Amino acid sequence: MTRSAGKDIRAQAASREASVIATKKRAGFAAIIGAPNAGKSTLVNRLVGAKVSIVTQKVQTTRFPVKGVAMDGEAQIVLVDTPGIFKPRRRLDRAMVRAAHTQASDADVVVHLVDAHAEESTKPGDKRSAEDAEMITESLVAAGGKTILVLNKIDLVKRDHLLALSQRLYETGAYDEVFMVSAHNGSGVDDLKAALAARMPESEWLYPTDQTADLPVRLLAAEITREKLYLRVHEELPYNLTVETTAFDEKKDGSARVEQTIYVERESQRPIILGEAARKDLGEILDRTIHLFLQVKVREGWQEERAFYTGVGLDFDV
Ligand SMILES: Nc1nc2c(ncn2[C@@H]2O[C@H](COP(=O)(O)OP(=O)(O)OP(=O)(O)O)[C@@H](O)[C@H]2O)c(=O)[nH]1
Ligand SMILES: [Mg+2]
Repeated sequence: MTRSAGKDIRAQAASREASVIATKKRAGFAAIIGAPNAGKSTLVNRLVGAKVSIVTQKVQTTRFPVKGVAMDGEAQIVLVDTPGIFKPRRRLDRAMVRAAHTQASDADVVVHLVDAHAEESTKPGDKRSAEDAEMITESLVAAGGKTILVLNKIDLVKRDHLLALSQRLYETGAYDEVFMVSAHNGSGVDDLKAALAARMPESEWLYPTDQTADLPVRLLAAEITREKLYLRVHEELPYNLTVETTAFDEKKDGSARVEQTIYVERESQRPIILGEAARKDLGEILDRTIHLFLQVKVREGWQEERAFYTGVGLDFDV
């Protein structure tokens, strides 16, 4: 054997070994945290390629962690959508923020999603969002700088602003990698997905490959109705309602009969919700014909009932 042939064989074996390593299965959890309205749920849906979490233009849409499963080659990324992190006041707010922190500490990878548009805006809501993002960055510095920073909504901001923002945030020492995406149009999302895949630990896959969501169907159905209501009712009303699926009966023809109760805090809120409920348009996500029966009840103080929290996996004692 000549020297060069030996070298060739060694090189071939090395490359075979590399490809074996490259095709080893990986799986893990990537928690997406950020200020309310940063686009976390939109990003999770985009990475998964299906709607697993509800999205609205209002803050505090996501109330409890929602998982979505994405595949990238041999890597399975379980994305954990979390409620926005802000300065909580009510018990429900505190439980939501607590859940976001818990998911971040349990995950293999943490992504801090920042609304790059809010960072340059002077609108009160956007300023609050920028302040919340800053508070999160500070807490991440203390955590040791292993977080991925993702600037979102780049479809709305100029490049100069983006570069300055990413530099300013990177210099805090909170992050070890920066991505710029539009969860809305998908720009930059594939690069982020590949980076998440590369950070997944070697592991058997955690979910069957055809599964994208893991919310029980009753809870998913309640979330869809809550989304529709959030999109249409205003001011404090969205934060004062909750939806419960009381029956979900599969029919022989593949359709389902779904009964839900929408709870509001006060009698004065009932007529508004009743009007919206009449529009009934569930079904699109559940991908089947839905016969929906809604009722609206007043349940003063539902936010102080333990059962509501345990039902969606939130801590009551916060
Ligand atoms: N233009 C633009 N809008 C976006 C983008 N990503 C999200 N949005 C919008 O931002 C709003 C908030 O999106 P969500 O995904 O609900 O945000 P979130 O971070 O999950 O919000 P919470 O659950 O309330 O914490 C929605 O109106 C989205 O359509 C983006 O990349 N570009
Ligand atoms: Mg959300």
